[in-house]
Amino acid sequence: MEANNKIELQQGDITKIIVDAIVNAANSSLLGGGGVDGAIHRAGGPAILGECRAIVARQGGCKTGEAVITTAGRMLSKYVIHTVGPVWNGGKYHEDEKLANCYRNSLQLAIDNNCRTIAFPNISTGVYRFPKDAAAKIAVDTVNYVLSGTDKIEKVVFVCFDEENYKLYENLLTTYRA
Ligand code: AR6
Repeated sequence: MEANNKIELQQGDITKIIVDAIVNAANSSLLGGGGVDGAIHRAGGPAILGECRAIVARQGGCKTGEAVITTAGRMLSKYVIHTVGPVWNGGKYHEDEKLANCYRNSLQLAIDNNCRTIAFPNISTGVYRFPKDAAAKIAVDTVNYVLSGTDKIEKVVFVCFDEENYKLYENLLTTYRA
């Protein structure tokens, strides 16, 4: 199957999606926060934080662009992949590259854990203020690039919470398929 036919777009709450792995836009402490991170911990329950604490004890958190995996707790998906997006600082601090690393490393971790379906939120586009249009392009380009080099992933769902992101992704994916 063509890489871009494996990409789906949905608008809504990522905690309600059923896939092998849901990606969380976390922070480097891995100890929870607001936005999608708060929603995932609330929906999945304390087992997620328990595993995050064990990871912190082992490796001391998660660097920007990197990813770690835990249970999804009570959610219907199997795993949560926590990745740390860059804080937008004007674009001169390798923010693009760091955001691409989030998508790349999350997909690799999914593959390493035999996950065939994965859902991404719009990493860094909330509290971390990454411009939504640039972030969407990086997300779609990076996911397409990884999918074109592997047959291990069957489906990638971009889950947009807000209308603005949904429209941006819709346009980008239409262009890709044209
Ligand atoms: N489902 C899907 N997307 C959501 C949901 C949800 N339930 N809730 C919010 N979003 P943000 P960041 C969207 O701020 O910018 C946290 O406190 C939201 O509309 O969650 O990467 C962490 O602990 C936006 O488009 O993450 C970090 O400290 C996108 O998710 C920090 O925020 C990301 O917004 C990370 O900031």
